[in-house]
Parts: sequence; structure tokens; C-alpha cells
Amino acid sequence: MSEVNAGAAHAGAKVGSDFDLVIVGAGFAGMYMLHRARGQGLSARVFEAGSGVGGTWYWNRYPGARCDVESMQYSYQFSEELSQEWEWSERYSPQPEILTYANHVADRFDLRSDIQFDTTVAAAHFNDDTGRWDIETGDGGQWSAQFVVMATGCLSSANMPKFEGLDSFRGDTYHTGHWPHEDVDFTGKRVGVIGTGSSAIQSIPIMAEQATQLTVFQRTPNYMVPAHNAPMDQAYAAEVKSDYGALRERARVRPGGIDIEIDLAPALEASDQERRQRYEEKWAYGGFGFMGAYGDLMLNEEANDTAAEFVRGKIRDVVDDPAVADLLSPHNTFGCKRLCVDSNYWQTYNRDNVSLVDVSEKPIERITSAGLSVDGQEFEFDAIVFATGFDAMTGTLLRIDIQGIGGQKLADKWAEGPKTYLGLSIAGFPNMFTVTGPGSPSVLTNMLPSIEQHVDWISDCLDYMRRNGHARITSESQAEEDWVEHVRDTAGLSLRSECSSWYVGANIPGKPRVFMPYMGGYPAYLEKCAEVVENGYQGFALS
Ligand code: N01
Repeated sequence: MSEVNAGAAHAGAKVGSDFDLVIVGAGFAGMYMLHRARGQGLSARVFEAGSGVGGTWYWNRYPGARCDVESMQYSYQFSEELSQEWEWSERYSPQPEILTYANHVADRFDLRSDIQFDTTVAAAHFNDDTGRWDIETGDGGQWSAQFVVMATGCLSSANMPKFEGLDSFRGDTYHTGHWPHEDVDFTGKRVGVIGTGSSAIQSIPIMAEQATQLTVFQRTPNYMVPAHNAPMDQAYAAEVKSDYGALRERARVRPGGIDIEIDLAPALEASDQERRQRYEEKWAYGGFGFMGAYGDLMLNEEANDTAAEFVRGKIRDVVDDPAVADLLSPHNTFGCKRLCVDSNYWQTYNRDNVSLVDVSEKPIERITSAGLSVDGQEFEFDAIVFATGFDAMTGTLLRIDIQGIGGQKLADKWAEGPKTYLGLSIAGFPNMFTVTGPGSPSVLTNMLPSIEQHVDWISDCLDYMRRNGHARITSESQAEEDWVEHVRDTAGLSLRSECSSWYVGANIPGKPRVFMPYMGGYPAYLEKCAEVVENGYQGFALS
């Protein structure tokens, strides 16, 4: 490991500085990685494309953006003081509050001095001669580091479909994943929204309250469960804080790393009445806990249908116009695309100023100067909101020119889909780690604990290397292949891998269809990561 270059370890250092560690991204992963690296006496520099910390919460500022994991669970756990002092104001935190939290963490742990903002990483090449990474930033900066940690996030490359005529539109355009920092007011405007995923369902009810007319273009309807958001129950918050460790421990043994009740009993063994009652209870409580109603919802089509039909019934109950209710009703597998957690989404379609256009069979033909056209009909807008999601999990990594040993391009290696060992490391790309990379449970879990687990694993690994005099670590090809196969086999066991979701890259034309996150569950994954370490970094070559 190179000597700490203390003089270079400050933002504003001259081009050509060397670091022990370069971290790409200053979201929750990059910030914690920096904190751990400093604790180990490593010189580290974070490069961040945005002008501030927070990652996904920095960019996704659309109206109504909030976390769909409950506030008491969506926070760092590495500092008990931080956990105790921070107070969340709502059951589900709104984006501005999470961003304030991220900024508080950056200040509290004095992280900013080693974060270089407004800087993209254009290239990272492993230098076979020096055994270090040569890194080029978008501003032409050249840097060298022994280790690189890609803390680039799973949903950080916005997907803007290539609509014909896009540049001809005279009004304003917005992407939910790149929302402006200043307030956007749709009062008195005719607004078109493309997409009905989580970002759309959170923003549509708020935009509908402002716009004169809001028209939603829906390709695939989605299943929702209600959030029932409310001001934080202070008694509950105090109870959690009195033993935060117990909550974290309960979460660790859940498949999604979230403390929710899960009943493993099969849905089909219950009577219709029992099932109805169970679903109503879960519905009344709100949130992802609905998925824990029965153990076989994602394993058995027939069991899944019972939940799907229950939700369709809720749509019929809420939406006044039966034709609109029908259009809003999904008929694919419940929970196959990521479940949305909503606040008044379906109710919004009862408003006179909101309409729904089905583009499942007749897609949007083109964007025009005045709006857009579908099936020969032109819709005129003052603004169009693209709630069209992300090139998930691999998009951001592949936008960087990453080259490993012998100049092998990551884009070539992943031409048929991402291949990693544990979602942490890529064979042929030594001393590079990916936080919540493809092949790890990541997006199927509560992201913050998953991020911390990866960062802790990486930090412990760097410490182990230093103690044992190792300069290089790389995953072995066979270990990687075995893991990729295991990830694929595990995905095949669940109904989740069957539909056309961003989990399988189906939203990006030409992207290979591979179920990217690890479906074996958070506890099994934690066990595997620990076992690899216990066996002397099994599956890794250290030298
Ligand atoms: O993106 P999406 P998102 N013509 O990909 C449609 C996380 N998240 O930003 O389903 C017409 O889900 C597309 O249609 P289809 C969460 O993990 C978390 O909403 O492909 N429509 C779909 O309806 C989430 O899953 C929170 O047929 C087109 C929509 O655009 C992930 O981010 C909040 C189209 C995209 O939906 C992504 O959510 C928000 C086209 N050409 C997001 N192209 C939390 O609360 C795409 N669409 C933590």
C-alpha cells in the first residue's frame, strides 16, 4: 500500500496527486467509505458529479419524492451518537429531509474537505506497470490511486427514451431523476407525464394539485400499497432509540434487510376470508410489509394472483370511472416490477383535471413542438415530465471508461450482462470494489444497511491487506463464474425475474436481459460474505 500522501489529500489538490483510495460518488456509500478510509489512515479523494452530497437524494428532487422505507430504518447505523441525535419528522422521510441528513453527516464527520464536487470520472484504467489505477476526471484531471471504490449508486443514470422530435418541443421538459434545484411550479400549466413507476406515482398527485390539466401516459400499470405516511410517532421513535441495535438485528435476518413481519405460511392454505382479513390488515398498516402477508407470494402464481386481485379490488373501490380503474389495473405478476408505495395515487384520477392515456399498444409516436402525439392524436402541453426511470445497476459504471488488466474494457466484459464476485469485485479489475454492485442484494433490500455492510467489508479487506503486506486483490474467474451462476439460479426460483422490469434491464433497448440483483436474501448474503473472509478471502487472489 502506498504511503499516505497527506499533502495531496485535500480538495483542490493539483492534478497528478496520488491517493491510496479514490471513491466515485458522494452519496451515502461514498460518504461512509470516506469516513472509514480516513479512520484507517488512508489518503482518499471522492469525486462527485453533483455540487453537493446525497447522491440519489441530491438528484431526485421531484415533487413528492420520499423514501419508501420507514425513516427509523433508513439511516446510517455506524454511529450510535448520530442515530440518537437525529430526529425524523415523518414515518416516511421526504427527500429534502434526507438530503438535510446527508449534509448533516458530511458536516458532523467533516467530510467535505476530501470531496471534489462538480467532477465526473471519465475513465479509470488499471496500469499494469504501476499496479495502480489511473483516473481521469471530466475536467481533464489525472489522478492515481491504489484502490478505487465505485460508490456510484444503483439508480443514478437517468433513462431518457429516444423519442423522435424530442428537441422540437417548445415547452419545458423535466426528468424526475434530474429535477431542477429551484422550485418548479406547474400552476396554470398543461402538463404531460410519461411513465407510471415509483417516481411518477409519488409526483403525479402533487403535480395534479397545481396543473390546469395533467395527462399521464401509461405503458404498464403498477401495483401500489398505501404508505399511510404520518408525522413521526414520537413514542415509537423513542422506543426504537432505546435499543436501536435490536431493530437492526431483527432487520438483518429478514430477506430484504427491513424489519417487517413476514408470515411464511402459504397463501393458498388460508380460506378466502382469512386471506382477505390478512391482506386488509397489511393494507391498513401500509408499506412493503404487505409482501410479508404470506411466504409464497413470489414463488407461486396462484398465491400471487390472490394478492394481485386484492389490489385490483382496491383500485375499483377507489377510482370512480370503471374504465379508468380497469386501465389502472395491472395484470402482470404482483411485486414482479418493484412495488410502489403511494399516497393518493389512484384517487388522483378522480380529479377533473387528470386524464390517463394508454400507450401500451400504440406507443408515443413522437414529441412535437406543441406536445406529443399518440395514434395520430396530438396532445398539447406547456411542460412534459419524463418519469422514465434509470439505466439501473450497470448504467453508471458503463458510462465510465473502465479498463482492467491488459486494457480489458468493462463494457466488453459485461456485453452479455454484469459479472461480479459478490457484487463487490470484478475478476480482471484488481483493487476495484463496487458498493451494492450487480450480483449483490442491493436494490432488493434496505439500501442504507446494504451500503454499510459493503463499505465495512471493503474497509476490513483493506485493513487485512495492510496487516498481511498485500498490495493487490482480485477476484478469481472461477469464483466469479460460480457466483454469477448462483445469482442466476436463485433469480430463477422467484416469479420476480419473469416480467419486463428494470431489474432485468428490460427498460433499456439492447440491454442484455439478466436479473441483476442477488435474490438469495440478505441473511444468506451476509453469511456468504462472512464465510469468504473466514476462509482467508476465499475466491480472491491476494499478492
Ligand atoms: O422508474 P421506473 P422510476 N414510453 O423504471 C415508463 C426507485 N425509486 O424512476 O413499465 C412510455 O420504475 C415505464 O413503463 P414500463 C425504485 O427502486 C425509489 O419510477 O417500462 N413509457 C415506467 O412506467 C424504483 O423502482 C423511490 O412499461 C415509458 C416508467 O416509465 C426505481 O427507483 C422513489 C417509456 C419508469 O418507471 C425506478 O423508479 C422513486 C416509453 N418510451 C424511485 N420508457 C423511493 O421511494 C419508460 N417508460 C425510495
